[in-house]
Amino acid sequence: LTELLGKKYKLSTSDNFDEYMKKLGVGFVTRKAGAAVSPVVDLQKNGDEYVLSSVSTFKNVILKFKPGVEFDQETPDGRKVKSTITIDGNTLHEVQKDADGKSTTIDRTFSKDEVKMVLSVNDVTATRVYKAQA
Ligand code: DKA
Repeated sequence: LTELLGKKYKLSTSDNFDEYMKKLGVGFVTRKAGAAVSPVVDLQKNGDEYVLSSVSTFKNVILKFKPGVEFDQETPDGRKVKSTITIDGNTLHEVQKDADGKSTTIDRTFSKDEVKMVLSVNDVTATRVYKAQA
């Protein structure tokens, strides 16, 4: 993972994301806004803390975390959740729990060419692929 820190990846394809957002209870207008943008993500490391940034005209989200340590997060659609991210090789495995006990997992697998993101809530899975920028 070390050699991929600081690399920028831009959203290229997105599959079943609307169904995923629906299942999370995201409203129509926010779903349309969220689906319309192609965020740019990058992962950095400061000491033992990781910084995962996602930048788009819809929302900028910066997650600062230590692997395995739960933190508070506000999702792009404004839900307040508790997240824990663990790292396994080049994969960041995130579990988010909201106040109603609903849980979603987001796996992000980094490689030289892309970041593959797999998002699941209950029986709904979405896949988003981010391509490395030149
Ligand atoms: C991404 O970073 C998507 C993150 C998932 C956010 C869930 C709800 C978003 C609503 C716009 O590519």
